[in-house]
Amino acid sequence: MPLTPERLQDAYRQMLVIRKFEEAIRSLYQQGKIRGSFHPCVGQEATAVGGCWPLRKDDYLTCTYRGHGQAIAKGLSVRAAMAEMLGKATGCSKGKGGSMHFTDPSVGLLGANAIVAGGVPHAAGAALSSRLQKKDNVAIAYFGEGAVNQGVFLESLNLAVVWKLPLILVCENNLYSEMSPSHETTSVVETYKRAEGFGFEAVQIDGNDVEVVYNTVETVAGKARAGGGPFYIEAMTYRLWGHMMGDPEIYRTKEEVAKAKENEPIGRCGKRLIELGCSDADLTRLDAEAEAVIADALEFAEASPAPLPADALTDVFI
Ligand SMILES: Cc1ncc(C[n+]2csc(CCOP(=O)(O)OP(=O)(O)O)c2C)c(N)n1
Repeated sequence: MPLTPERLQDAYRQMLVIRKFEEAIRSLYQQGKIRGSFHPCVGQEATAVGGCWPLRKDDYLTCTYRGHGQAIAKGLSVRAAMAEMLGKATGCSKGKGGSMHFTDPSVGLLGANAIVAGGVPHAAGAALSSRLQKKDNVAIAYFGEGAVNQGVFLESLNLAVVWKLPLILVCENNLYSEMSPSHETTSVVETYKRAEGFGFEAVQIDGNDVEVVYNTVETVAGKARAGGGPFYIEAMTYRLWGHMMGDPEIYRTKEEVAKAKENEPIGRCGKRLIELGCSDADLTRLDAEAEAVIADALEFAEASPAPLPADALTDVFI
């Protein structure tokens, strides 16, 4: 189903929910209510919504520590995500995982992963399981361009092609790996060319255009379901906030970030909706609806209990 103008309004609101989720987390972090680290996806909301929305609930997803947006776009309850951030028992990982370990098998979210490239072999494994069981589920893995130099990434690409897996790899190329510009660490910075070298059908797209991302993933997901996988998508985007809370951001200029803001996905989607006939009042309403989702999730999470000490080892593999 294509992104109709009505559905594009939903996508706009969903991107706003993700943006506001990150803003709320930053505020909680500054109040000392969040333990552990937090890697915001502000500026990268279009890859999350455009990539996850064409998929089915029972398709598989793996993401990185920067995956709040993808988890929510795939169907993770915002309440459960917020509660997880606050370490509450009602969180999606019962408050024991935090930001970097969002998980919800009921929506296909196999897990976020703190290890760079760690989710790629997991998604490949899920895609293999789908094929071996003669199911038509696909698996999507998100990662940053820094992941492409990891050994396990290259091993996964190789076998994905050999085994023709129903796998969709989405590289969110935001130009920096932590504090290192990609061109200082990577021999071929256009990562889709590497994937082509492994035999992938690979494209580079505008990752800040939610319609482009959606249409691309919808097309390749259909092909992958029919046995035509795997596929590689390099989505060009930009991380508007620091790598993590406390990042002094000395590796890029304020001018560069200001320029990137002109191209950020939510503003662009808003302009597109106006072109399609929406009014400013429509956009304000969508914003208020997104705000209400976050207010509800915050209230729920703040009121939720902490995990019990007696449950410390429940669900934990040791
Ligand atoms: C195997 C491994 N090595 C190093 C790290 C430390 N580390 C955390 S994030 C990161 C940068 C990854 O950059 P990229 O893959 O481009 O993703 P982005 O953070 O830009 O989303 C590094 C090196 C890690 N988590 N895992």
